[in-house]
Amino acid sequence: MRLVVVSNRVPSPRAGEKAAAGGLAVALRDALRERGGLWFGWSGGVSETPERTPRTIVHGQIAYEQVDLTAIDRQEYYLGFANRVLWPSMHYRLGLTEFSRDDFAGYLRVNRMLAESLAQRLRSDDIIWIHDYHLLPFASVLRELGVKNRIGYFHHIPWPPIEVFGAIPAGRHLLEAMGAYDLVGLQTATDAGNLVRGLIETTGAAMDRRGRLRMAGRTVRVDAFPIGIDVDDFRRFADRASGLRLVRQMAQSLGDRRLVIGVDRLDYSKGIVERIEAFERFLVANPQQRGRSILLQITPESRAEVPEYAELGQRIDQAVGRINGAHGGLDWTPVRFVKRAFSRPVLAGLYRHAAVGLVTPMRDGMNLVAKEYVAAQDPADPGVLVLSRFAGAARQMPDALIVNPFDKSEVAEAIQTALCLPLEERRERHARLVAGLEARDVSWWAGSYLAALSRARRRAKPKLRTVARSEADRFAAA
Ligand code: GDG
Repeated sequence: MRLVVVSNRVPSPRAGEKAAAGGLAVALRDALRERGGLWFGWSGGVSETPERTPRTIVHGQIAYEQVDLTAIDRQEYYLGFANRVLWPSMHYRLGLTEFSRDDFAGYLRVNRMLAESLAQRLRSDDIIWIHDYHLLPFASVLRELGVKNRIGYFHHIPWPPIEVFGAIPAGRHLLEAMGAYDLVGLQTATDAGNLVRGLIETTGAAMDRRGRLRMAGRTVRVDAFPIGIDVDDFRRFADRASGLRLVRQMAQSLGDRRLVIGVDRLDYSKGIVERIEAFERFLVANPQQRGRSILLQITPESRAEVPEYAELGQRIDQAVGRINGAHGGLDWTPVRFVKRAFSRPVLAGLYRHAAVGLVTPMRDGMNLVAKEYVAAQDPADPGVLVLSRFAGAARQMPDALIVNPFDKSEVAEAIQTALCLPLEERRERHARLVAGLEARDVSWWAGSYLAALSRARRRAKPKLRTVARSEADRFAAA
């Protein structure tokens, strides 16, 4: 049985560590490295007349298959519908959406083109695993083309309640297309419950006795599979990081000041401006910390052509400039903002030096940085994680200091609490957090998802009972 993974972007195997600044790419590379298979999707490149037959690069056990898009495809499918409608809506930010029918048509067109390209080369025993919001209708096209294989989907970002999702003009179409999957995986039980209720209320799907949905004559299982990281990798990187020049330089420049760290792609869902302002509030409320702590915010650029992202970059620059101007001195700059990517070993070394990991997204499917920060700590003298309750990771990491990122004073207080937490309590919290990460690491995530997909049934059972709204709500609350 061959594993066929499909995601919007397929990184080049030779692009090195920095290319993997994105949670999905990191997790999929880890999952595929273990079991081998084929990884198919967009190269990230644009050409005028793209070849439908993908370029293949075999690296180790993985065959990377990439196709290019036209400039208009990229505009409508990727920059338009995926990132100006689906991304903001799924993160509960309807005010930021920009819907256009042309973009939606482009989204469907690219899904069809990619599915047609892949379908020709599928084998009958392939197991197909589609990833993320760019490709919601992918399986429905494969089914139209007669593909009978097991097909699963994993959604890396939040799934909002139908009251939010329902505002997407093409929402019903997308929900109906979900019926083509055998298994739909989400990050948390809340996300799974939101999707189930959306499907029941919008498409007439009904739940059978085993908690699976029947939709248009097919059976779909919807469940939570929280994504994890390779814990050993990060621990090993962090253990060896003192040998890295960049990490040494950073440690020297820090002196005996305490480091507070934030690492996020440039994205409004990550709460970067709010976090920087919370750090300012912490300095104002704790004057004894002036000159003694530094916020290092590492933010590689992403989606720079989407207007909302360019605007966010400017807002961060302004906040950093204002705070450094107002509070900094000749020998101390409170906020260091670095707009570039570092290798994973360097990141691990920076996490290790940080007394506080600030992970405060306004909304996040999971958030791998929270997990990486914990894995990189020295168990004998660990730092403290401050974590937004709106990250999927908060469900699994109750030993972090959990905060509401909309309340900057609460975040400021948590930074001060984290810096003052006694060693013994830090060790105990860290040990419990690491045990949780090890129990549900990236191998567990991929293994349990794929085991469930192998078990998923393709044909609907004839017996069916309709499900009352309250039952869907119970599922949502599970
Ligand atoms: C989506 C969901 C979900 C960051 N800066 C650098 C760098 N990174 C890496 C981090 C981490 C990854 O990027 C970011 O992952 P997140 O999970 O925090 O966030 P998204 O990119 O939004 O990912 C998210 C995830 O998918 C997985 O399902 O958790 O909720 O939004 O691994 O370390 N990597 C390198 N240099 C950097 O400067 N090498």
